[in-house]
Formats: sequence, C-alpha cells, structure tokens
Amino acid sequence: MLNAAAFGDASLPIEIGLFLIQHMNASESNESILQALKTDGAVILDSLLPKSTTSKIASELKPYLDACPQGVSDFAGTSTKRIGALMARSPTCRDLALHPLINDLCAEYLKDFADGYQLHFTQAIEIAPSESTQLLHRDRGVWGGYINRKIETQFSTIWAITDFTKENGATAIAPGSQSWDKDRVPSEDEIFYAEMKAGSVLLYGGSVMHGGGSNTTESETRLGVLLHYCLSWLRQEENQYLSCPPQIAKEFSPELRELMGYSLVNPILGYFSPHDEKGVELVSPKRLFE
Ligand SMILES: O=C(O)CCC(=O)C(=O)O
Ligand SMILES: [Fe+2]
Repeated sequence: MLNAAAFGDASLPIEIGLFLIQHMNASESNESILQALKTDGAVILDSLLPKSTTSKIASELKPYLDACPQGVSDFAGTSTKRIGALMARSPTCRDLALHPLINDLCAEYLKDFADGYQLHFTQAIEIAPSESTQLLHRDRGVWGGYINRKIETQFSTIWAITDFTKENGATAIAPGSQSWDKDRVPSEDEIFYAEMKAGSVLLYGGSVMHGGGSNTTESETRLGVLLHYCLSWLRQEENQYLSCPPQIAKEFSPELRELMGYSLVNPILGYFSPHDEKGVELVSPKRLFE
C-alpha cells in the first residue's frame, strides 16, 4: 500500500493509500518485507537467484514438462502444464524449499497460528501462448471455508524461472483483497501483475485473490516454481509422502525431511507405528531414517 502522502496530500488518512505489489530487495529488513506482505497480501523480492540456478531448475524440470499434457479444465488451464513432486524430481528445487531467507520470513509470518509450518505444495506451472487468465481465487480454499479467516493458513512462493511479464502470464493479483468480504470481485483496476525478472520470487498469503495470467505472446512460455508452506496442523495439498516416499527422502537432509512433514508436531501429530515390527509403537517418522 502506498501512503497517500506519497501523492502529495499528507492530509489524507493512510487507509486511502493504493494497494499494489511492491518490489523489494532481499537486503531490506525482514520486518519491512513482512509489512508489505501483510498490507498488500503479496510482495516481490527481486533477483534472488543467479541465472545458473534458474537454468539448472529449467533443465531438471524439462523432461517432466515435455511429457506432461496440457490441463483440461478452466481452472487448471488448457494451455498450461503443471507438474508436481518437485522435491523428488529436482535437486535444485530442494535448495529453494530450504532457502534461509524464505524460511525465516515464513516462520515469522505464520508464528501466531501454529507451532511450526510444513511444505504444502510443490508445483511447476508453465503457461503457454493462448492461455487465458485463471479464475482469481484464494489458495486457502483447498480447506473449504472452515478455517476462521483470522487464521493465516499459509505462506506461498512463486519463483520466476523465466521472466514474468503481463503478456506471458505473470500472476494476476488483487492486492489488499486478503481483507475483503469473501464474495467481493475485483474490478479491472484492482488487478496487478507480478511482473518480475527470472530469479525473483513472489511471496503471498493464503487469503489474497490471485491466479495465473493470460499469455498473449506468439511463442513465449512462462515457467514458475510454486513452493507453498502451511501451518503444521493442516493437511498438505500435495501428499508429500506419496510424491516423495521414504526411499527417496532418505537421501535428503534431516531439515528438508522435517519440512516435508517426516516429523512430529504438537507433540504427537503425525506419529506412525512400524507395521512390520512388534514392540515399537507411536514413533516419529524420523525413526525411518535412523
Ligand atoms: O501460476 C500462477 O501464476 C498461479 C497459479 C495459481 O494460483 C494456482 O494454480 O493456484
Ligand atoms: Fe493459486
């Protein structure tokens, strides 16, 4: 949100400011990044990854994207490809999931609502020419309308692997809509686009309205890596234990496994009993990797 004073009228109250998607550098304080995220519902951190990292991710994902059919619904898109299981499939996406700044911001953003957070959703989304704008939505909708809106459900990232432009499908967002009545529909001039260079990342919460943008270019595709984190007591949208089963996760760092949910919280949520042993009950998934 911009302070009305920025437009030369200091007498206007701050609430009259305009909401928008701010661009910030990773060198700004966590406090100011989170302030922008809370006020606008979304914020962009510019140029966090070098070209070598985005190229590596693109090549790790390419075989899966090449083989993936286009979506077949209005919501998933009909010129859009979506692939999951990014922890199993892309070693470089594992590093992104553990990115220290992102994890610090996520922990702070969600700290009032749970004892911890977990990886909720990993998806690469490639939007190709002729795709239209996705229905704007709130990602917290996956849990139905049951969670009180005072509770923030998640902290979400979209990493730009290619440049994101308004023309090639940059995510459309209605800044400020995280506090709107749930049925209010944004007007055209309330929608902004997360235009950003490859290597930048969009941060947004579970309550802000957004959707994939339309791609009106002749031949450009837009590739984003979506890594979402949710409260540790919520069911994950992507089943991490099937997308990335223990025989693969055993090669990962304990930190990544814990982030994926191979751990206990609160203090018994997520226990298991090894089905093929006798005398061992109600233990932490961590035991699988000892
Ligand atoms: O790809 C994007 O820019 C956003 C997609 C999205 O919001 C979704 O599929 O839930
Ligand atoms: Fe979404």
